Amino acid sequence: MANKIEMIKTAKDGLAVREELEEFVRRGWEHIDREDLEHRLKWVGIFFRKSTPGKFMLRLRVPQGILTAAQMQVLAQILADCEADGVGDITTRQNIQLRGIDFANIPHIFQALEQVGLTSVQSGMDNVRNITSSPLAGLDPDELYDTRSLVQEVQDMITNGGKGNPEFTNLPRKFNIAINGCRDNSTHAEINDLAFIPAYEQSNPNLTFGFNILVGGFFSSKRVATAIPLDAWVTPAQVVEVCRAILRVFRDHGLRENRQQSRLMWLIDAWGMAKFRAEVMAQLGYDLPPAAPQDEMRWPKQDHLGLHPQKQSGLYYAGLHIPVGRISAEDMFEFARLANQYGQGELRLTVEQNLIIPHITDAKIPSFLQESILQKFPLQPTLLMRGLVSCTGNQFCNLAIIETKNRAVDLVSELETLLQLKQPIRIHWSGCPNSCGQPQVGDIGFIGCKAKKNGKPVDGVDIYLGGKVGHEATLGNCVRKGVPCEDLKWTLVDLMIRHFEAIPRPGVIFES
Ligand code: SRM
Ligand code: SF4
Repeated sequence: MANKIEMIKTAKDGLAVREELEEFVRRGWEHIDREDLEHRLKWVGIFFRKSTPGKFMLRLRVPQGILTAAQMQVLAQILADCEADGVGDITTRQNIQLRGIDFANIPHIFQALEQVGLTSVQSGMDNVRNITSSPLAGLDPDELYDTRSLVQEVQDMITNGGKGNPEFTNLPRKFNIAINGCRDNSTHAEINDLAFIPAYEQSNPNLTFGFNILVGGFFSSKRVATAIPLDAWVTPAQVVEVCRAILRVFRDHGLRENRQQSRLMWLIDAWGMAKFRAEVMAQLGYDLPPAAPQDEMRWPKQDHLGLHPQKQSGLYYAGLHIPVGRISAEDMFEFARLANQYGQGELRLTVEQNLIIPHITDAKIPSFLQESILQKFPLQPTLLMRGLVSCTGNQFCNLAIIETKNRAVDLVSELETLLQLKQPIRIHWSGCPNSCGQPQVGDIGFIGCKAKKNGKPVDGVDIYLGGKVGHEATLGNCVRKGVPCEDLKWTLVDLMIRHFEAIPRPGVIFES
């Protein structure tokens, strides 16, 4: 029997609400059909939030996390119009979400987005999510391939240039794509349903650049899986059609009965890789050569914070640390100003929820470094803050079990008063097992749960250790379950001393 979401999609395609928005506004959000309100609006990026009824969240698409200053200003103004309710977030897919949106403003907001070439279409539910890619594309002196136009072409194919594309609006489940042109696996390729990773073709003596393909990576509350090789190699020119072919196979054959078993990996499991590969080739209409024997993502993962030279002589990029990705309208106006004043009107986002301002000339660096916003969003944050990532948590998320973002920042601040570190420790928080904060990629990861303390239910976490990113990335494993959040500080002090060479700060004495 079809599950509830399949029935909703069959009754009316999610994208159909695009044509009904004016009518919905006229009626008022309280009178929108429940299925449209809570589900189908996500096809155009509008998320009903149970914690703030009437104040909606808008999830954009920012392919590869690259924005112009003009686009950032439009987003800032949308948030400013939300007044006290306006809250912005940089997401774990190099994307932006805006909160506090009045439904009545949606038509005006969509017009403003269109004018600067932005869209929120197909950013939620059973669609292809924001495409992640190297945030330093075109800047990185060591990059292998500048992926910018490729990423845009893939997004345009999937969304019909941002207008919406019914061909891919009824997938069995969400679908994540990453395209890496760098050496440091800056996108966490291994946790995507489809990832292109740089690799030179084996048989060609001239070493033609292309990509090996990984498929089936995903996190869910019931299962997590690392992407596995399709054993295929593609040239950059083939990437768009390969994406299209794999999406068609997933759309037409993906399992739809149980939503906990619908991601691409479940189809690969059901068919076996040989059949899946053959179906993709049949859909493509030609065979792809086998994968190149090794990929080129062999560097440790960079976090892109600080000031670094670009491949263009005399130009630098500045990576600003944005604690847990949370930003205000005022911050966003400032980012746009900085990008215009010091750079070339461009900004970039990372999967660590941070921000990059590229193209700063060396002559402008001294005055850039005096900017007061760098106190709030530093180039060199403290070692624990540096690797902190957090999902939305119960402040806004409909599925959350615990609060995350504020808790994450407070805990790190406390730990820094107690411990001295030799190296950054990457801590990733998720407010529930859906794992949006990618807890399995952290050195330490938390997944929110209900725990017990003195016989009473309290907020708690399951603790993960051992996530490795970059070259030969591996997922962390659960080492402790149901630790009450109020006990977390001392649990972490112990973990960091035992596993991460942390030592007590001078004068700090721990009772044993
Ligand atoms: Fe996520 C659902 C937020 C990245 C796995 N995710 C949700 C919802 C939409 C639930 C809801 O309706 O409240 C959350 C919206 C909360 C809100 O108000 O912000 C939500 N997910 C997020 C974001 C904003 C977390 C963040 O703070 O950065 C990320 C938005 C990315 C984007 O820009 O599109 C986000 N979500 C992820 C990731 C990480 C990634 O993509 O690398 C994952 C795990 C990777 C994956 O999907 O394989 C992830 N989110 C989920 C799942 C579990 C999917 C599954 O197959 O079971 C759900 C629940 C679902 O889809 O049923 C979910
Ligand atoms: Fe919400 Fe859970 Fe995702 Fe966090 S991990 S944003 S709490 S669904």
